[in-house]
Amino acid sequence: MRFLAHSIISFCTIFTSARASFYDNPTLELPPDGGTPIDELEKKWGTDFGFSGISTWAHLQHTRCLTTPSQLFDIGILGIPFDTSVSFRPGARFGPRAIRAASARQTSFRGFNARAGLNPYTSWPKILDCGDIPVSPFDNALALRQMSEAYLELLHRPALSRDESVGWVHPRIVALGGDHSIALPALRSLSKVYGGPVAVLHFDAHLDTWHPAKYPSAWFESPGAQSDFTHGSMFWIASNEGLIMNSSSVHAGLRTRLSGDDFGDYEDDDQQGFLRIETDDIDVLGVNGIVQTILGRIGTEKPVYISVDIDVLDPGIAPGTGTPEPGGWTTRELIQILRGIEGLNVVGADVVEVSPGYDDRGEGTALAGAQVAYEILTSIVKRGMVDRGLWVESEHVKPNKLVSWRQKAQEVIEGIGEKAQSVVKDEL
Ligand SMILES: [Mn+2]
Repeated sequence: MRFLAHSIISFCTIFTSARASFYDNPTLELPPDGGTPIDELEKKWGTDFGFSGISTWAHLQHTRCLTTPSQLFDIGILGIPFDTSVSFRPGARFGPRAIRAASARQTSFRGFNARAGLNPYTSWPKILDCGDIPVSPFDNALALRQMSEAYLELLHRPALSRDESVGWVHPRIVALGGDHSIALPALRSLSKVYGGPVAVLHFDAHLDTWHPAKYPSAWFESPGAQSDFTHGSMFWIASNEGLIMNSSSVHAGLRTRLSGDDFGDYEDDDQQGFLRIETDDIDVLGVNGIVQTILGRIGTEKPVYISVDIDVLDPGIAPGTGTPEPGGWTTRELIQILRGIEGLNVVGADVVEVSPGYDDRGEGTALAGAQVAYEILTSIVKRGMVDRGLWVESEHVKPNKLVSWRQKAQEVIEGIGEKAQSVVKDEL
């Protein structure tokens, strides 16, 4: 017995001394006197997990672009934490930080967009988190001036990968709102830099082309008063200033109530030259029909500003917003539409009205906002690749692509009885 115990102990000693243990102290050595080489530091410490690091957009480099003109870039993520022109729930000033936090699982090392076939964060452009515009919460006239000057300051700089032959002269800015009124300073700046109006593709439950007098306005001298500047009237102002291409612009996802007793709001909207795609149209047209309608209206050459009010989504999915309207699109539908229109010539974009105080505990609205911005970024990068001749279609085909649901359904139909066939066919 004693012999046996001794043997076991000896065996264990031999076994443990033959293998390095988790509990051994690692050999710690001082870094070299001249310092650790940068590439080694980068290799060891240059990547983040989703939960580590300071909360910048997708863990990208943060530069306060407004005060760092020496740092050129191609695409800038710009927070605009302004929310003092809302008609219902305030709180979108916290949108930029919520959307940034929700982008945490977007990293350069796992950023490949399988729907599009590329990783926007490792591709050709320099994408920076440009930080926020510090906007006054006390004075909307001042705020509008600050937002316009800041946007123009960044937009007018030369892009890092400037190439006039492919129309890439100025950086693209993807703005994180903020309430929807931030689209006005963006459009003023774009129109100035691009020398004319741009097309607007506007995803929203609401029109946002409302005449300021469509709000309770007896106390204000409208139009022309500071109170005209609201998150429901900024496109009316922009249209009146000639910033929006009349007859090349689109609303998508509408389901708003209208003023008064008739379709007068639509008539005002017609004069501003928007095509209206309503939320319910997706059931008739399908995603592809919506995509075709948008592309048919805007084409792929006109400069276009994409403005996404997160309230285009159903509030069951995205409750954290200023003016929720039941019955909206799903995130999956919106993503598919955005992927379908990736050929547009996008010169600027925003994701607005994310109001985290009203979000669900899983932060679903901010997450949807981050996904929308990721899809738009992907499209801007992809269009740039196509224009530069860098896109080789065969290199971006998804392997083992599943057959479409329609094909699947057809297979099911072929495998079942005649009666069942007619029912399912009707549903298809
Ligand atoms: Mn809106």
